[in-house]
Amino acid sequence: MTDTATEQSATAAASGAAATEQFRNKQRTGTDGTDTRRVDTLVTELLTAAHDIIRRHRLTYTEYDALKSWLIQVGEDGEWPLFLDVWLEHVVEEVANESREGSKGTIEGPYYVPGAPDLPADTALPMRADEAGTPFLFQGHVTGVDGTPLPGASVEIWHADDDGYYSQFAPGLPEWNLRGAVTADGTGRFRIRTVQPAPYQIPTDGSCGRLIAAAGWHAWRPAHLHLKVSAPGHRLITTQLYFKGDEHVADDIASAVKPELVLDPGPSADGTGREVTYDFVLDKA
Ligand code: MBD
Ligand code: FE
Repeated sequence: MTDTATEQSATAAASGAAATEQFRNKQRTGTDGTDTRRVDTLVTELLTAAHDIIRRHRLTYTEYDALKSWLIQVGEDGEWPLFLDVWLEHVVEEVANESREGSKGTIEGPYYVPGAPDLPADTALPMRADEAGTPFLFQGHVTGVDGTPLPGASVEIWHADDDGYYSQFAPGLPEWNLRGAVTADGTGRFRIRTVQPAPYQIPTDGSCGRLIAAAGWHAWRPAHLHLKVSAPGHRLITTQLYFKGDEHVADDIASAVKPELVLDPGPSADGTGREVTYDFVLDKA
């Protein structure tokens, strides 16, 4: 624990507000979804599924009011990005990436911020002088599916600190702490020094936390690195990497772990921490 101030003052509502603001700034390319027939189909089927659940379980007015009040509070807490990315995004990702031949993707989650500092191929992520956590060297190559190296590929990386907090979503952290946009070298190679992230706990003081408690679930995601890897002429991949031995790898609240995404780092060559090699394979655009 390095930053007791962060831990004491981090609130669900503040991180929710920041995630909501980030999402509003984000533009996905494509249609704006005004195809009336598709909206009709999707919303009608969603509502029909809800009607069916109400009938089958004989939902009471007390439960209906509890649902209504919870939904209102999710918005007030700014936790729609968190709720959607934890409980729905994994299926959207499954559909979006089903035709990929290269590396596996997984969900982006609510804490990506574009515009992280540009870093060279052999680099350290921005971190505090006394950044806590096991030193971790993450290295590898970016290639196409045919094995061709992709010189100058971009490896954007962001992750939580040793207390499980993300910069820009918890108070007291430097703006770009543990975030960077690394450019691979002429052979597609990257070598990134950072610290191992801690597992992430869904805030217990917000609406998502209340749902988790009410349903008797656990609130944890396994420790993970987030990545966006891209190169000209290739499909950008958004993914995460996990750590073998983490108890939540087999039981992620966000259902975003795939066996191919679990790292097994060894001791680092310099004896100070751990290191692992992981190669990214990008599909053609
Ligand atoms: C996270 O760190 C995350 O990656 C996701 C998907 C949801 C909540 C917190
Ligand atoms: Fe995350």
